[in-house]
Order: sequence, then structure tokens, then C-alpha cells
Amino acid sequence: GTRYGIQEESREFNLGKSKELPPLRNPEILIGENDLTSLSYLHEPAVLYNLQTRFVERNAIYTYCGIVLVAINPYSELSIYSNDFIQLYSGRNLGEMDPHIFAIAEEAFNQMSRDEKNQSIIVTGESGAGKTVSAKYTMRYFASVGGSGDESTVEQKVLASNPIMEAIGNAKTTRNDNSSRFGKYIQIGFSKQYQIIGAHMRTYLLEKSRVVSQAVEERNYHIFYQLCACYDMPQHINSIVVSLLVPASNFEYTRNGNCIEIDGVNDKQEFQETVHAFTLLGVSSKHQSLIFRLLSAVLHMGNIDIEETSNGSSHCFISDEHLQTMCSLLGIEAKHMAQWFCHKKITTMAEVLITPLTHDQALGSRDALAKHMYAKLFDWIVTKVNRALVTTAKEHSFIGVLDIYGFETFEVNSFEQFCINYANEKLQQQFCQHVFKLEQEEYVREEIEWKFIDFYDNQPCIDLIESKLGILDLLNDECRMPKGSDQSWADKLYAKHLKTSKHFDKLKISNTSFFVIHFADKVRYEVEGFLEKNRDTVQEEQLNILKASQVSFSLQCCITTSHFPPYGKVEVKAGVGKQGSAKVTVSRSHRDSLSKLMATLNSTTPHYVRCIKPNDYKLSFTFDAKRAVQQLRACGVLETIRISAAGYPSRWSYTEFFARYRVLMVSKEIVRKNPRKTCENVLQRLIPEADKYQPGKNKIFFRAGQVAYLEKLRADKLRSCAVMIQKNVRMWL
Ligand code: AOV
Ligand code: MG
Repeated sequence: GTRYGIQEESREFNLGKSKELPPLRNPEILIGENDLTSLSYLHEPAVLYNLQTRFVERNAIYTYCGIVLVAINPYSELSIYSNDFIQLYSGRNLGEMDPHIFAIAEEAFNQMSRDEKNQSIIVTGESGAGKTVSAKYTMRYFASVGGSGDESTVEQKVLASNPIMEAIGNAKTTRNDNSSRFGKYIQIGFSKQYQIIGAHMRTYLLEKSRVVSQAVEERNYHIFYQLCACYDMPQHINSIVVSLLVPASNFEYTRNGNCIEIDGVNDKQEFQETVHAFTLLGVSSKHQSLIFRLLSAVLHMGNIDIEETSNGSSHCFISDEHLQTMCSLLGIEAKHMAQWFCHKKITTMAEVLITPLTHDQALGSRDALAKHMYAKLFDWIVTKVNRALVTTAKEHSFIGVLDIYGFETFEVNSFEQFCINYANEKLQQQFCQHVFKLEQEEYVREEIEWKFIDFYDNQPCIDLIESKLGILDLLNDECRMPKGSDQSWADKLYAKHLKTSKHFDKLKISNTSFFVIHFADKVRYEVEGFLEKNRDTVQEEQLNILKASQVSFSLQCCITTSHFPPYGKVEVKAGVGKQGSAKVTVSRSHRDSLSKLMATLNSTTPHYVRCIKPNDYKLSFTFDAKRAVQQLRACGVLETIRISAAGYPSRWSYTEFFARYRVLMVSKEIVRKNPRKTCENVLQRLIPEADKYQPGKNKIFFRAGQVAYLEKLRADKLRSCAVMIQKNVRMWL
């Protein structure tokens, strides 16, 4: 995929060491500059030095890099987000003030009204880098500048969606105490007068596996701990639910990461806030208790004792205390549930078979149901929130805020990481195409000559993933086969892609994993579990029991309806079976929702925020250059700089140029009232290689390094003038 000249050596850059370009010093006037693309030497060491200087010495967490706002997580409370600051940025132009998240929000708001065009704010960065915090600040900004100032109005509701979504979609991980485990794009709708009139949220791929198991030191979704923390406070929730609750340390699903509490977080208090937000959004107390009822049923499910019998199958006692509790909460029959936890039904053309499940299969089938119920509840709450934010007024335009999980590589990477990294690969492509397009447009506007350089393009990697017979296609095929397995899928991948794709690789010694060479990093994925996670099956019989629930119609809706109709159906395709009910796999729906997202983003004017995590220890204002450079590469900041460096990264208007370099001009070069001609005359003498600069209509464009060269000439000249003056002065004395 490297077809763009300076890419290779740039990747090799190692803080100050490089083969081709020495780490040239940027001229003094540019050091600490708040836009990185104004640096004359555009290489990694210079960029890093600049960011580090600003961050460590000036506590400036925001820096522009062309159209991108780079935001470094300070890990400390800053006083730059108050309403006074919002007022300060409101109505100002981007370059007028210090870089800030509010400046980007203002820019989007301003462009929305100026160009009458929808806008997007796209926030990316790795886990813990500050995406969610940044996204929330932009939303607060819009609520403030587009609000009526009236409490309990629509903008308050828009903001109230945040605590709800964090309660049900965020969890403590080893990287971030409040890690988003889903992606979110929220469109804030504005009227013709640019007042907020409503909002709509779309979510992307919730990490379901967390509902039943967590890595060491990690937690399940916050809402479970919030709920359990209230086990002794019946006045706050439906008393039946509370009477059946116990502390989180007693539930398998909340304790298996061996982490119950988070430093500095009071789950009891957070629960009050969640409830308050639900109420503000008009979720009735009846529906709230329904939600809590379901959540606590899920918790009890995890504690149901399923035993292994002597003949290798499984058994579940109808008298099991947790089974009983779960079933009474859901209004279903324990007898039936016990049966379908331990058996499955297979329908073939000839007959219906009921076969016992092994112990592992039975636990798997119970966990699958728990995950399904939680995911359905999540979707149902999203629908409720959207209904509360829906607008009756006519939407004139919108600003969308995208807060998605960042690129991830762990020790062991599985289906979840694959989907997340695939999403980031798509976003990266959208970004590169946009940056490149803007750059091209400026050259066209200025009427300068410009060859279409072939910049780094990740289309081949995206093709590997999503084209016909690509990774996902083969995965879905394999999922359709009755005897399909992770292993045979892996073998097909090797056979198809090893020789043909530059982005695919495997270890000689391992046949159970593969590599994808992503734009950000080469990632090894373990194939085990891909098929099952992609199929995401829940037993039809278990769902039928839920459908027969006595509790309430709403509960049924919440558990069993879905956005993708045949969701979670067991597909048995031995011979004929239930053909025609094309199953939507997880990867398929993820792919479709990503492609819709790209279409939406491409129809808006995008604004990019790149969050950087400066160190792995949550230390305030501490900059680990090695970690930073990794992320700058991964999030495309350096790519922007590369695109920029391959063209003409520095530009001055003719008058600016004239004023600054007057000292270098000799009188015969100066053409009165024609700064352009003057400028061309002097450059012909100073820079003999014609390719190093290009005069445009209003601006003069320079290749990387040229401005630094001119600066040096200027400094030398000024110094020699000074020496001359001194000499002259001495002569006269
Ligand atoms: P993320 O959204 O990027 O991670 P968060 O936005 O949750 O990361 O930020 C992680 C933590 O960093 C926050 O809880 C704050 O403590 C701190 N933080 C981030 N930005 C700021 C800021 N501007 N000022 C002060 N503290 C900040 V993940 O959701 O895990 O990818 O999936
Ligand atoms: Mg987040």
C-alpha cells in the first residue's frame, strides 16, 4: 500500500534518527506554533517536539494540525471548559483564539449556518485518550449556543442522554475506568434559527461478551453495579426488584473480573443520576422498573447452577434459587427454562430431535441468552432515548458527533477487535480522502500546477476485509455451513489471501491465527471463536419462553423484538431446513451500519478531533514521546502531514511574503504595486529549482523546507546588516 514517496522513510523516523532527512531545526518563529502544518520541516521529530513543548511547558493540550485538532489528555481538571470559555469562543473565527475543542465546535456551528450544510465532528483516538470527554464538551457547547437557556428543554434532554448511555454502554477496563464499549453517532438537529430542536442517536456494535465475563481487573457495565449498590434502598426502585437484589460481589456476572468498585466512583450516587436522567427523558417509573427487573434477571441467570451429569450431559434443578428468581422476575416458567438451558432442538427434514447439551454447551447457551437479553435491552433503551429526543419541528440542519472505540491491539485479539479495527480502517479512509480532496481544491482554486500524487490509500486493506471472498465474506460463508469451523475458515483465508494480499499474513508456526496489516499497525487475530461470535445464536426455544412471559407486553417487546428481523435465529441447514430466512450475522450488520455511517459522514462537512493518550499511567501532564508517536501515526495525524508534505505545505500571501522577506530583495527585483512579480523575481534568484515553489493566484506555495531556508537567509542577512552598521558606527566615532 505504500505508493507515496516519503511515507517509508517517515515511518522509519525514530525520534531524531532518520536516514534521509536529518532532524532539521525549524525556524524559531515556528516553534510552539499552534498549527503543526505551519512547521517548515514536516517530520516526526519536529512534530513531536512541538506538541511536547506546548503540552509540558505551556500546558496547552490542544494543537491544530491543518484541519485536525490534536487533543492530548491532561489527566487533570482544567479550568478551560466553563461557560465563560464557551462565551469566549462563541462567534469567533478558528484562527483567532488558542486551539480548543470549543473552537472546533464553533467552527462546525458557524459553517452550518454559513454554508447551510450539515456538519460532523469525528472524534477518534485509542482507549482512554479522551474521546468521550471531548464529545461531551462539543455537545455542551451546542446545548449552550443553540439552547434557549430554559431548563428541562430539549437541550437538557440531549445532554441527559450521556449519563444513560454511559451507564449501560461503558465499563471499567484496564485502560480506562469509563471505557465506551459501543460506538455512537448523535445527530443534533437545529431549526432555521439554529436552535436545538431534537436529536437522534445511532449506536454501533456493543461489546456483548462483557455481560457474562470480564478480564481481570475489569468490570461489567456500570449499570449493574449501580443497581446492586442500591440493594438496601427499596424506595428508589421497584420493591420486588430490590428485595431480590444482593451486593455485586455475590453475582457471578459482576464479580468474575474480580473488581467491584472503581476508585473515586460512588455507584449509589451514580444510580441516582441515571434514574434522574431517565426521568428527565420521560422514561416512566413503570418502564424504569421494567429495565431494572430485566437487569436483575440477567444477574440471577449468571448464578444458576448447571451441573455436569455422569454421562457428560448437563442438568439444571428446577428448584434452583436463582432460576426461580430469574423466572419470577420475567414471569416465565422455571420448568421450561431449565429444560432449554440443557437441551437443544434440531429440526431436519425428516424429524425433530431434542438432544442434550454438554456442560460447556449448556453454560454457553445460558450465557448467550443473557447477552442477547442485555443487547436487546440496550437497543430498547436507545429507542426510548431517541423517542424522547425526536423532534416535531422541522429540522433545518444537523451537527453529528461521532464517539467511537479507537483502534485496539491486545495480547490476544479476537472478533471484537477485528470489528473495531475495521471500523477505524473505514474512518481512516474517509479522513484521508477528505484531507486529500481539500488540499487538491486549494491548489485548483489558486490555479497552481499540481500532479495527482498517489497518496497512502488503505483501499487494499479494506478490500481484503470486505470484498467478495474477502475475510468477512469467507467468514459468513463458513457460518452458513453446518460443519463450518474456525479452523476451516482459517485454512480458506490462508489459501485465498496469503499469496495475493499485501495486507494479509500468517505465522509459519501457527495455523490458528492470521495477521492483518492495518494502516495503524499489524495485528494478529486468533481465529478461535470468530464463527460463534459472528453467528451470535440464541436458542429459539428459549426465546419462545420469553415471548410467553406473563410480566408485561413491554417486557416482551424489549426482549424479543429486534432491528434486524431474523436476529439470533439458529440456522439449521442440514439439507433443506429453514431456508430463505437469511440470517444476518453480526459482521454483516456491522458492515452495513458502517457503510451507512460513511455515507452520512460524506454528506456532511467533517471536523476531526484526534485524541492522544500521553502516558499509560494516568499521570497528569506527562508526555511519553514513544507512546505519542505511535498514536499520531495510528490516528492519521502524521498522514495528514505526509499528504501536506508531498504537496506544498507552506504558503504565504504575496503581501505577507513581501513584508517578511523585504531584506532579501534587491531594488531591481521590486516591481511597484505588484507583489507577485516581485516575489517571483526574488525567488528566481534565491531558489533555482523551479519545482520548489509555485506562485498561485493569491498565495505563494512552498515545498517542505523552503521556508526554513528563506528564514535562514533572512537571519544571515539581518546579522550581516547589524555587523555593517556596527562597523559604520565605529568608523564615524
Ligand atoms: P475514551 O473515550 O477515549 O476511551 P475518555 O474520554 O473516557 O476516553 O477519557 C478517559 C479519562 O481521561 C476520563 O475519564 C478523564 O479522567 C480523563 N480525561 C480525558 N479528557 C480529559 C480532559 N479534557 N480534561 C481532563 N481529563 C480528561 V474508550 O471509551 O476506552 O476508547 O473505549
Ligand atoms: Mg469513550
